Amino acid sequence: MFAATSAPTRAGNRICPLCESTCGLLFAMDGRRIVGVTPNPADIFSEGHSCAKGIGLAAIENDPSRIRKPLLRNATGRFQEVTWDRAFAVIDERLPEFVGDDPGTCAVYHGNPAAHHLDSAFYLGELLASLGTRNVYSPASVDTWPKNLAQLLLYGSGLGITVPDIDRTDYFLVLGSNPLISNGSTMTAPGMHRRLDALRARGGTLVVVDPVRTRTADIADIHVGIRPGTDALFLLALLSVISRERLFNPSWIPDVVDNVAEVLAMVTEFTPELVAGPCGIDAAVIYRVAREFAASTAAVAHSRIGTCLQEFGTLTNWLVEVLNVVTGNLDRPGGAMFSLPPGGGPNTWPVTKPPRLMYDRWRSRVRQLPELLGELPAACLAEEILTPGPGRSRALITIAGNPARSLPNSNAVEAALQELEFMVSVDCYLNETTRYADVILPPPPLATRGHHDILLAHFQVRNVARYSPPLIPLVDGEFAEWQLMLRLAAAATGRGDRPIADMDAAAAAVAARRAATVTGTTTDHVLTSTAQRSGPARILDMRLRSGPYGDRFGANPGGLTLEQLENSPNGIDYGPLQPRLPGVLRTPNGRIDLAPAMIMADLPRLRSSIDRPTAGLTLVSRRQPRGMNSWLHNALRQPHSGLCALLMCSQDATARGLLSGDRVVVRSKTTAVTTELRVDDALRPGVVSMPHGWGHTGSGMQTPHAESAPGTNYNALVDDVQLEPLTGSPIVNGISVAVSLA
Ligand SMILES: Nc1nc2c(c(=O)[nH]1)N[C@H]1C(S)=C(S)[C@@H](COP(=O)(O)OP(=O)(O)OC[C@H]3O[C@@H](n4cnc5c(=O)[nH]c(N)nc54)[C@H](O)[C@@H]3O)O[C@H]1N2
Ligand SMILES: Nc1nc2c(c(=O)[nH]1)N[C@H]1C(S)=C(S)[C@@H](COP(=O)(O)OP(=O)(O)OC[C@H]3O[C@@H](n4cnc5c(=O)[nH]c(N)nc54)[C@H](O)[C@@H]3O)O[C@H]1N2
Ligand code: SF4
Ligand SMILES: [Mo]
Repeated sequence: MFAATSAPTRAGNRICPLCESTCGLLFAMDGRRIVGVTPNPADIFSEGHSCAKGIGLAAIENDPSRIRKPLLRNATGRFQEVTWDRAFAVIDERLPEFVGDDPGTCAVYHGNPAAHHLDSAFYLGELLASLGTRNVYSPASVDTWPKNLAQLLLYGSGLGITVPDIDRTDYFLVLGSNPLISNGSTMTAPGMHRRLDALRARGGTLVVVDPVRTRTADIADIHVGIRPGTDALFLLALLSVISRERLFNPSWIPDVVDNVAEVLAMVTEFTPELVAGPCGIDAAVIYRVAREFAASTAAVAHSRIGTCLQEFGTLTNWLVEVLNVVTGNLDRPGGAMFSLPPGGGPNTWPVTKPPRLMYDRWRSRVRQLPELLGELPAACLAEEILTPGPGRSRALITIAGNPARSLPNSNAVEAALQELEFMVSVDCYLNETTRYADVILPPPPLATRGHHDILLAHFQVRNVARYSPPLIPLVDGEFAEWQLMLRLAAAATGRGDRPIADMDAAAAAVAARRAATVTGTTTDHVLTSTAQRSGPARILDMRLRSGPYGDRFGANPGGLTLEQLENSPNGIDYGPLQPRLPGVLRTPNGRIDLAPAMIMADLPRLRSSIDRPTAGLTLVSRRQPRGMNSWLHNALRQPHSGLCALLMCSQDATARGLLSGDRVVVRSKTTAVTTELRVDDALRPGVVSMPHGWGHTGSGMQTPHAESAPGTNYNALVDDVQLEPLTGSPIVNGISVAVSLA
């Protein structure tokens, strides 16, 4: 794609930072430029798997539209390139005004790519502490929260969640996910096709529950074409069959589980006959899946975004766990297991103080929505800016996020961004969100970063450890993102004159915390034994060495260190997942309450949905092979137009007199948008589908390719008022829409 100016001077291993698959790639470098990307066949985890996005990283990194120098908005409202000194002079002057009041009038939104970077994992906390803000948002609350909350209540940790042991299961029940396109989520398993083929080859069964016959559903043994938002009823009916036919053996259920009988009694009334109508499926399919699941040697149910961003998200994700538990598939090979992340995490470190539920420790100002895992629901970002009164968010820092396209009611989000008194974005594009910033700070080239998936290691389907060292150094005019976060932290506290290195309190804090978990070591010893490194690499070394495979700073010779990973460019394999109960639990009493009161209290809401009329169309979201949420459309040419089309089955199209290629208006209770229609019988009647992350329209951006095929913004249609009640997640899937000729 890019002609090399000379023979590639250097090649190196890189873990792809784009999606949760974490494929091992090989970068060919010509000086500082990536000139080729190929899959790494020797990577111990991905074994040569990759996709068009990973291979596209050269085009993504070399995109001429990218921001490479700080941009400052001038008096006429236009952006101009400025020096870092100038950019930071403005930030030093303006930012302190929004700092230090409770709960903090400077909000922070950190987006999806930040979840793949060590910089944010280790340094965002420094910035948040300096800002003194509780107005912290991320896409987690428009992505995984219902799953996080369900598992927090069951297992005590919002991140240490169960993952399907896909390589050893005999029965894989997937709800609300299309891993052949998304490459999987909360299931880090590069090479999805190969893994699903292997499942079939060993005689296993794949069941996909999805209103759309997706690519994954297409290869499934059973496709349950469910009506959106009814998964909880479907799962209750599976459990009802299992309970009434006594298809479980109490001795399979781990001793640490309480209230199994209560749950099995509660589910019985939800018979297949009762739910078949609302779910829009045959009762016979429910009986079949229930009996097969229960009879399998190893079965696992796995749920993702289609089950999270819907009306009954937390209930559904709880019931998925209940199904795994009562059929004896929790914490056993081929079932739902816990990974053992090499860098450690909340459910690997020894318990030093009584665990505290990371939920509802504070609430949002306007609507009193509960905090989860240290953040507020991003669905209330706009109202926190737009609603007057003390504590109003008047400033915003975005880091690697595009809330103007990712959050519900994006028109309100954009209106809010315009109301801000000050906004800083750390981002590589001038896009739908960053166009409202006062200052945009660009991240450095990807190849300057070290990469280890500290977060995604919690979701790995196999215990592996890998690290990609930086391939090129930072040069003058480039800052690592962790340095930018520290520099912003310095500005927030009026100490912009301090050298960045002096601001780095993270290493000492992590050293103290990790020393406390490793017998026989001290903070000083941790600091001296990692002193040759700095920034995220030093903290990563601390985490790996104090982690489950670590050298314990010398006490466990031969144990894992960052140096060992640097010497193992293709990674180290610690084998398949191992049972971890009961030590993995971080609930207050160290046990699993299968019937958390908070979730049980939401059951009447579900029960009352059974009698609801089901006429009309509901809209669901989908992903596309070459996109990554909103941000690859400029760099990666999309293969054909109409990618963004509204898909509708022929029966619904005929009833409305619509044909493929028609421009149509899609109207929700929030607003109306126009798009192209594609008739596609992969959709069940009554359901239409559209991708998110499009709608590259409006002025002031610097994304010419994306703007030339702008597509339609799904999230304009999504309501930010009616939310999933337990988590405040938006109801993205299953929203009521009307479709007519434009
Ligand atoms: N190519 C590509 N890959 C990606 C991304 C991308 O944008 N592009 N994004 C990445 C990110 S950030 C994430 S979080 C993951 C998400 O990964 P997935 O969770 O696999 O997400 P989707 O591919 O959107 O699949 C969601 C499916 O849920 C179905 N669905 C909608 N409503 C319902 C419902 O009520 N019930 C059920 N059972 N199903 C429903 C939809 O039809 C859709 O097929 O993908 C990641 N990978
Ligand atoms: N309707 C609907 N809405 C959804 C979803 C859905 O399925 N349907 N999915 C939701 C999900 S799962 C997610 S994760 C969110 C995504 O929500 P966001 O994270 O807000 O959106 P992205 O499109 O991933 O935006 C990434 C931003 O990071 C920038 N960026 C890329 N690389 C870097 C980097 O290295 N450093 C920095 N500083 N910036 C970088 C890009 O330019 C872009 O501005 O969207 C959510 N919204
Ligand atoms: S599947 Fe995900 S991790 Fe693998 S190459 Fe594609 S984008 Fe990168
Ligand atoms: Mo996501």
